[in-house]
Amino acid sequence: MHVEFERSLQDHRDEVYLLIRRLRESDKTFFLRSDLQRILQEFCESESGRYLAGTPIYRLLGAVQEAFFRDSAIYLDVRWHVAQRSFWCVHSEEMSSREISLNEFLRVKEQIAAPHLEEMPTLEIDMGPFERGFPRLRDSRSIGQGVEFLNRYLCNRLFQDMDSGGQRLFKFLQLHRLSGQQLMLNSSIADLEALRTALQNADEFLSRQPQDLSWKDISTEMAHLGFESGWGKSVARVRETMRFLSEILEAPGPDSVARFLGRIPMILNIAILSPHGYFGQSGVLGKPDTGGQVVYILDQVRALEREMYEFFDNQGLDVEPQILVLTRLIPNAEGTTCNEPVEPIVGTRNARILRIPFRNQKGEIIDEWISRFHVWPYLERFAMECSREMIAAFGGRPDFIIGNYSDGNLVASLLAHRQGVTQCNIAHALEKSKYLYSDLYWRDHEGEHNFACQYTADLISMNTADFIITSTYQEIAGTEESVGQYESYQAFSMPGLYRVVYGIDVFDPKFNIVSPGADTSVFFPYSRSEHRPKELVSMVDDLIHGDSDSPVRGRLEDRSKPILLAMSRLDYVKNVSGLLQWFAADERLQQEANLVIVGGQLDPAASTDQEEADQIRQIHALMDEANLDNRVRWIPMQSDKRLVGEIYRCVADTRGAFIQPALFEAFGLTVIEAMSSGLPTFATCYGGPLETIEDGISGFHIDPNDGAASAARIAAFLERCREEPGCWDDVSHAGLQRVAAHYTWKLYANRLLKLARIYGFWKYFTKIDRQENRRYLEMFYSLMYRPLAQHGPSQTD
Ligand code: UDP
Ligand code: LCN
Repeated sequence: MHVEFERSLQDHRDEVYLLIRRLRESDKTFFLRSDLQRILQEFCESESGRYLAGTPIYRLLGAVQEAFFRDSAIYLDVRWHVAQRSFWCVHSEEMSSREISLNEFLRVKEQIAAPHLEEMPTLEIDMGPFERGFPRLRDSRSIGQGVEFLNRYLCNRLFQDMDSGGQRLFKFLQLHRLSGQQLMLNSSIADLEALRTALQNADEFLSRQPQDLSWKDISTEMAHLGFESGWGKSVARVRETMRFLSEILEAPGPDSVARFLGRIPMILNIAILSPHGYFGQSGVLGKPDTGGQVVYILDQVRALEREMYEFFDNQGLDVEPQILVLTRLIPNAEGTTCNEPVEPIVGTRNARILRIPFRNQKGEIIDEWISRFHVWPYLERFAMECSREMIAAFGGRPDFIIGNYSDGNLVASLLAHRQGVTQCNIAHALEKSKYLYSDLYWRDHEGEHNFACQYTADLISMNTADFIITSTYQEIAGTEESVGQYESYQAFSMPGLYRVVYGIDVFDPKFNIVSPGADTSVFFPYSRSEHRPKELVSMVDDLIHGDSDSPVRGRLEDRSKPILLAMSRLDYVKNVSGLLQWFAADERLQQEANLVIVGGQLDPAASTDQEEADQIRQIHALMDEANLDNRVRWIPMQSDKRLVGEIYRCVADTRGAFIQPALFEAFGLTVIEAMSSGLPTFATCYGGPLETIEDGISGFHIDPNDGAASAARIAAFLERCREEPGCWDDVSHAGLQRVAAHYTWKLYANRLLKLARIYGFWKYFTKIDRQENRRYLEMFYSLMYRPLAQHGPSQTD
């Protein structure tokens, strides 16, 4: 490859020289892909650059993700394909190129960002050596389907040496207990050979029984044959489960491994960690740091509980699954229930929220809400208290621990390690993708965002997790054009702190895509009029058009126009102020529609969050400047879910659209809520919506960095719908179908529990091999994370 580029570079010396000069002339320190693409494109359209297009050197430059100059050389990070990179240095005077190592690339980058540090030796974090011998996906298209790959691998590994694989499986079944109860096998089956015989005897016995006979009716005979409960509720199901096991012991295949492991009752008690924000069931949404994650977890809990009851029932076990959501107790709860230590979760039989306070070093309780960027000093203590409370509540350790966001994942990692439990991570959103160069210029964020601590916590918990679930593919590995959120942890630098040369590998089979859904009892199609309570419809009408009791701004003069709805927390990244600017600048769009914004509060002084207060001021200023009060209605955040569901539907009644203009959206629950309501949706092309929506079919993508084009696209759609009403219905239907096929909580819960069982087995299987990795991470935690969390970066200098 190198020879090809070198030759191409020599053939086009003059063009490349001129191009590099152009780059130098713009006084940027670092060039992003978008900058380079633009300059390269302009250059190739110019007289001097016209022969460059299509050459190997053009291809190399076109794949550059990042570039910078050092002396007379330009350094390039070339991302050939999803998650595949190489690094190059091109000398602009000698006109020679050389492929360089990742370390060299990062080292030079650090020297540019922090020249005062000169060439100080730095700590390199390298998880690579621990991964040797562990399976790894090869094809980028398989990223996020870890469990399917693992099943194939497990099947080969388990049975490479049939006897030892079978022995391990036998040992696992023999030791398997749930809440102290022995399941599957009893001690009368002494070894693998005995298990084979017992399976044959059992099948012989079962074949003579009525197939719908229940486990209770056969349990005594089965116990004599060596089998305890857990195989199935009826003779037919028990035989089927046993057949899956016999298949594995005879001629193992990945499907039988998956099918059999998917039948073992392993998960009864689940702990879910979500420390930051206001975690409650009402009156919390839209408060600082409190949004989709809370909605996601509450819906997840209900779906998991339903699925677990169904599973245990099918396996013939009469047990009560328990789910605990562990979060922070906030004494000054701002009118929410976040000061209550225990809260049963509505719509479940047994699930509860358990709140545990943050304490300072003296052990005193912290009374106020704390931003997610400042929770780090409290987490270790919080984890210890969680551990005690959890054991008391479950009457033992849980079977499965799920972390949420960086703080919850770190606590989950501490707890799972302490208790030897399977750990699953859910990031929701990794901050690194939201704040450009927040790693390289990490010191500028200390005090406000404390990213050094957060990224260290992320690295630890990503590596300790038994598996990681993501809502989309791009969350892991991005797209051909953009780097994935997890991919950005593969290699990066925080100058003066450490350099990561192998942080996490997106080809690791621990990654699995499991997308969330929307609560269908709340977010259902606008056309189901019989389910829409009249009071809610009139409350929403009042919010949108009336002299509402709550403070609102603006009054829609022309009620006949369709409504464009935007609803989100008022974070900078949500870009609601951006949308207002596009609307203000586009006459045609104003002709076609009114705009309704739901989010935040109207008085900036009432906000405890600086970023939100800034956005509130900006929205007021924009409405003032452009005189938008007769076509824009701004309604403060709405925390009643049912009302929110009705807002989408009332907007659909006007044949309007939902607009999600975020600069970046990790997943975007509002997008699937709107689609579930039958409301055509325009959502950002950066992040999850790129996958949830098929552009032009089940909705549309818009570029938040090109407001004029986005506004024009929305206006054109509304214009077309006015002329051809069927066009609106088509998009509305396609959105509903898309959600029903891919984004439901039923699909989610079923898959997550399957993963928990299979990775639980995998954990048992690889326990010994993982010890070195664990020790390295413990050291990283103690020597890097803990001092950072407690004292800030000065302690690590
Ligand atoms: N939401 C709400 N009221 C509001 C604003 C948002 O109930 O005023 C809900 C919205 O329905 C969705 C969640 O908050 O369920 C936001 O989730 P999303 O994933 O879109 O964004 P996040 O806030 O997590 O970044
Ligand atoms: C956090 C986000 O930023 C959203 O994009 C997600 O939808 C939400 O969490 C739930 O995962």
